[in-house]
Amino acid sequence: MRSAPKIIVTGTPGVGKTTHCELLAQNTGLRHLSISAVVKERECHDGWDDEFRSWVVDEDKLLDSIEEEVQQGGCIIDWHACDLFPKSWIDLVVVVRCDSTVLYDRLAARGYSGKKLDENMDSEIMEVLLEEARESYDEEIVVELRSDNSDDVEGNVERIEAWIKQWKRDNSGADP
Ligand code: DAT
Repeated sequence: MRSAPKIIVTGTPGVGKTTHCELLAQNTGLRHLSISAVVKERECHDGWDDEFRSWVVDEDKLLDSIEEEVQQGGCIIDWHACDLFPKSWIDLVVVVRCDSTVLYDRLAARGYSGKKLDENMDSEIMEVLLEEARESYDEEIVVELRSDNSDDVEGNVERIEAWIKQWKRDNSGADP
């Protein structure tokens, strides 16, 4: 029996996924599963892309590597893509969004520049992750949340905590 839900927090780099996941994990006891850490530590990649300064993810290896722990439930997947995860793996998709001026400053502060900065800015402005989430999952499990300031984070986390509590009430005694 699965006693806690499986959540993905997605969005363009810099929107605040990690910030949300860390606070949620702290408040709820759910596990924060940072895919960027998994890719690096478990070597689920085909090498380093110099231009984008990021790992080229081996999605099959990644999915094999995390399947068991995800299926146990009680985890919050933190990743800037969501369409690779099978529908059956996910109970709630949170798409974190951010004002583009705010995002630009965060990415620049992180050292992003050139093509990497431009492509991430375009991705946020064009709502690429929101579209990907809506195409990959049932509409009713996709939630878009704004993350421009720290009040937003607190409000969003409270909202997700309330959703988790409701999921637990609805699924007490449910099969995985
Ligand atoms: P991501 O995991 O989506 O790449 P992050 O959580 O690492 O993003 O946040 C990027 C930076 O922006 C980090 O310095 C924390 C800050 N930040 C994120 N969300 C914020 C918010 N709602 N208000 C203020 N700062 C925020």
